[in-house]
Amino acid sequence: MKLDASRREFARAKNLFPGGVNSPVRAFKSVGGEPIFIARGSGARLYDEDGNAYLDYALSWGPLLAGHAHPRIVAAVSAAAALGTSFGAPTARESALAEKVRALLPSMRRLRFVSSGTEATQSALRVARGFTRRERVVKFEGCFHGATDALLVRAGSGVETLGLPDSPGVPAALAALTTVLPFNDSEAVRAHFRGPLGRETACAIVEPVVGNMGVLLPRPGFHQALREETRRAGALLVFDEVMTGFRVARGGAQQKFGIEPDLTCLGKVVGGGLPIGIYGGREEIMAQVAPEGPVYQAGTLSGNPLAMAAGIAMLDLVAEPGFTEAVERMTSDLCEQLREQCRRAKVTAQLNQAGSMWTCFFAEDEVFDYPSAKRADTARFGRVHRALLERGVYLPPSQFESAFLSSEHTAADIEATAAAFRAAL
Ligand code: HOZ
Repeated sequence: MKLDASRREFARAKNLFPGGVNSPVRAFKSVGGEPIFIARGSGARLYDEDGNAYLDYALSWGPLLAGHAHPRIVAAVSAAAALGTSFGAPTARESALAEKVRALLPSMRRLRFVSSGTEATQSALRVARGFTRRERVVKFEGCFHGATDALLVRAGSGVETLGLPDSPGVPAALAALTTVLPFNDSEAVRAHFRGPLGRETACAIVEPVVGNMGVLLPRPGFHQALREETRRAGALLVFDEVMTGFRVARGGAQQKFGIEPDLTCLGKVVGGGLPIGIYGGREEIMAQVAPEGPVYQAGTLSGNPLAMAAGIAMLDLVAEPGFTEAVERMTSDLCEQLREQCRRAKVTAQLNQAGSMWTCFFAEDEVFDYPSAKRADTARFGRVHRALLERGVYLPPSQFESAFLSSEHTAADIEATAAAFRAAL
């Protein structure tokens, strides 16, 4: 496999960017080898600078539910670009997209557009603290909510991939206001919210299905306990649905598990691949946000017309009957075929799936929290990752990230992937 152009580009990038990348997990550090430089994407496929093609299961870390360069999204963005790329002033498109979001996630009564998932979670925390007049926040071990200071504590994603338990640069005084609880542990939730710190806690933020430790599913009753205990303690429940939104179900994890959070954060899919984030929720909470209330949050590119146009096209696809279900079915087929290949090769693996999110952990036992995810054989994951790349299959370059599927992956793609997996194993 020829990778000369990627190697050349990586050498060039290392001179310009820390580690040669603009986001840490892209560096392929935990799977070995060097990052592949992408020239273009089309449907379910990525093409690198050397002209190699890959079936893509990273999908830009989740946004591309409709695959690369979907014609309806490309047409919407091109038409919007011709009319101007940013105004820093209100547009009708913002309301059009907000109405579509609210139709799918009715708990988001009022919302605000920002430019990334990180900005959404950071803003949601500020609003929760402003609304409750409390400072402590609860997060769960291994959950990652973007690179926001208060939440870079025992976080997953690149932080876990690179083995950095906490990040230098985050003030200790701020990190001290973050309580980290084990995911899927209702007893720990109860103990916290009924203990002395419960009444000081502004909110609990959670990935309702974790994507940033690989995919971890909530155990029955976990979200119900979290909902009950936060309410009882006067704290808010914030669902970070940046990954799960429109993937775990059309209406996100909140629809799937029947939980109404106080605030929700969205990103990724909702922008059809363009930079976007949203936070929103109950009216009286969102009424705290300036200029209606005193909690300040602002952004020049918030509600950017290109992101709005892409988001509208994307959510129109999501709203089509059968769209989400078809991607989920295809994901189940893929996971089943990969399980079968593991059985045949006598390799023990756990295939975790929620909607169109999935992860293959090379682990002996069920993977449902941070310690069980950490027991996975990351060295084997790295070897399989490299072997798959050589066979034209591109997985996220980390055990601790979700893989995804798009509407453009076909049954033939799934079979080709299973065959590549068999050879890789
Ligand atoms: N940490 C991001 C996904 N969980 C990856 C962002 C990126 O490298 O693009």
